[in-house]
Amino acid sequence: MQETRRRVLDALADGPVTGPELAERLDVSRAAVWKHVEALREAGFEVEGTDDGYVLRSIPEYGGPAIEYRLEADFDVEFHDGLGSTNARARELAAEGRDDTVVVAAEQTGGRGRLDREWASPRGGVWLSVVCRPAVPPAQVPIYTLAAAVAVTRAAREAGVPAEIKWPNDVLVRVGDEERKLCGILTEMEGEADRVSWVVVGIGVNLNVDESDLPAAANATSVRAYREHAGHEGDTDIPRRLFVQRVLEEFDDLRADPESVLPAWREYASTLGRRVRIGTPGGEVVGEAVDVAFPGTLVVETDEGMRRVTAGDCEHLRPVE
Ligand code: BT5
Repeated sequence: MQETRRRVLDALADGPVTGPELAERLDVSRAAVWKHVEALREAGFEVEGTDDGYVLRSIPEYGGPAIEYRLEADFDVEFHDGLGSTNARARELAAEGRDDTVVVAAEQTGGRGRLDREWASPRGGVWLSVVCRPAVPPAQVPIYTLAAAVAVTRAAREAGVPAEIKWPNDVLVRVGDEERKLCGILTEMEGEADRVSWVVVGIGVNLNVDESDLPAAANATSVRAYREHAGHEGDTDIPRRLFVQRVLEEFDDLRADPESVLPAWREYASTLGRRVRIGTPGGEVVGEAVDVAFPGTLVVETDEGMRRVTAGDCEHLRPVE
């Protein structure tokens, strides 16, 4: 079903195509073609029947098929208008054995951060979770969090926002002498000692969101709010479909080439070269963040020597220069 829908969309993208041509190309009946076209119309695609065949006039701004349309990455998309948490739904799909599937919600009512913290997820933002089943040991899973941060940073920069990464999982932007959070990432997994069964990478981006809809204490901002401050002319909203596609395409490329993740992460890092305080389960680590090592370990020079930190909450101490 998913595969056929994708092929119908590909055929429509190539220009006018008649019902019989589509049926032949997809090796399905003409009635099946008609059903797919009707389903796309119901999903908001404007498909016109002309003398030359079906012509695609417009694509909906958001939705599962809209994200799959011309997506250059091999993911199925499950879209929800409203959902508790995309990570919770993605975990269910992962437990059912799904792979390379993305759960997207227009709005979340029970979005979660790390340690079960609340994650505000109003309409206008990008809330998604990727389910994948890489053949790697659990210890390597942090590289997927870093890859997601790089992917979001690239998409945000393409949208004109000079985003940076704070170790391990925040994408920030500098506003005056403050760093404000644009995106958080929550990676969950299940597996045995030598191999993961599944990984869920949850990505939340404040895209077309008002700052007043974000928690006041969180020092958060959005792509739209930044573009407004920066004086962008015209529409400051970024089409959600295109933004999600860019994040998924970058993430797909990075996971296919894990060696490329750390150099890109270092290039975008705001944490390296800064004094940091990291709250870890084993106590506080304070010092200068000097490097990041595979699969996402922060190397901190402290008064007692080098420390390698694999997880924790990081605070930047030195003011932004
Ligand atoms: C994170 O946690 O940054 C991970 C957030 C992951 C959210 C995505 S959305 C799609 C998927 N589905 C989910 O249910 N979750 C994932 P952490 O580092 O623990 O940061 C949480 C803290 O950020 C909260 O305690 C607030 O202070 C702050 N916060 C809450 N909502 C925010 C928002 N929209 N923007 C910026 N900061 C926020």
